[in-house]
Amino acid sequence: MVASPPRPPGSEGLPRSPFAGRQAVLRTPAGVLALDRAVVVGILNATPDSFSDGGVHLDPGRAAAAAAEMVAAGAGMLDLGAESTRPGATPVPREEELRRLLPVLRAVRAAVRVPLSVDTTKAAVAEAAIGEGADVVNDVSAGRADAAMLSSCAGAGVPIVLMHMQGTPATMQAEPCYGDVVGEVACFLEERAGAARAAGIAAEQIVLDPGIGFGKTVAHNCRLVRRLDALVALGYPVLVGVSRKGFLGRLLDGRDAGGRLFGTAAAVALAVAGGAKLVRVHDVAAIRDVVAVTEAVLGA
Ligand code: HH2
Repeated sequence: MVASPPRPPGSEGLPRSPFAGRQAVLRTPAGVLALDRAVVVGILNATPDSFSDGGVHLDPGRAAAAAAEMVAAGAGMLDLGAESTRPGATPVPREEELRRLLPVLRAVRAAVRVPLSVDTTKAAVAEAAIGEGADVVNDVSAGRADAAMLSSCAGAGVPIVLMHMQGTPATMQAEPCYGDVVGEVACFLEERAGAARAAGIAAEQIVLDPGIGFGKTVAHNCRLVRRLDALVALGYPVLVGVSRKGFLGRLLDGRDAGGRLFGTAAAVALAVAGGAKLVRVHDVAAIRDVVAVTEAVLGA
């Protein structure tokens, strides 16, 4: 165990571990999502330019079919995004994000019953998505990009994923720099959880995410997966997104995104062993098996 990070301003008086001694669940409009076993979250990007599935799910019919397939393969939740956050990506205007997202969201909502999260940093997009059946907000800026995001989620009563990122997608891989990556990410996430709670989001509705690949070197990403326990110790469920990411390609002699499944599997197994309760992935069927075997071994 590392020493706990110093408490950030504003979080004094809040218990460090809201889940201590309790079974974690997320309460969503689609129902209660139990986190006693790690949940496989399937990725559906309604974007032309996502690094791995760009262009594939822009069409609502194809997206709905892919969603149904992912749920049949074991996804407990799906994450829909309409703005790529890959390194170097430029921001998408709100109208364009909504134009891409809403038809896909409506089709996916009609096709599956599992909770749907919307991957956005804009409160207006989150609100529109919740109005069309989204159940969870996944904000890679952790509520920093839009001052209205945390209060919107509090008002809607939906869970929120708060992710760490150093810099912005346009610049984040230029020169990632930390003194102590695990301590700094933990401190940041604890501060953002405090901000979310201060805005009225229930502690039980907050999920934390180290933001693998968001302003991090290969060594930083590996260290965060290795020391996930330090983030789990903050007391909130942790989501990890390693799927097909660039650091795996760099560890595997420059392999492209399509060749990173086994690398993804290794990183997911270690993340689950470290306490991850949600894993965000493209390859649901394969990763469901990885999670099942990892959890069986952990429980043996
Ligand atoms: N990674 C990506 C996007 N959203 N959200 C969370 N909470 N955690 C992540 O690790 C995460 C995320 C990037 O992956 P992807 O959606 O596949 O690509 P793109 O951003 O190019 O659409």
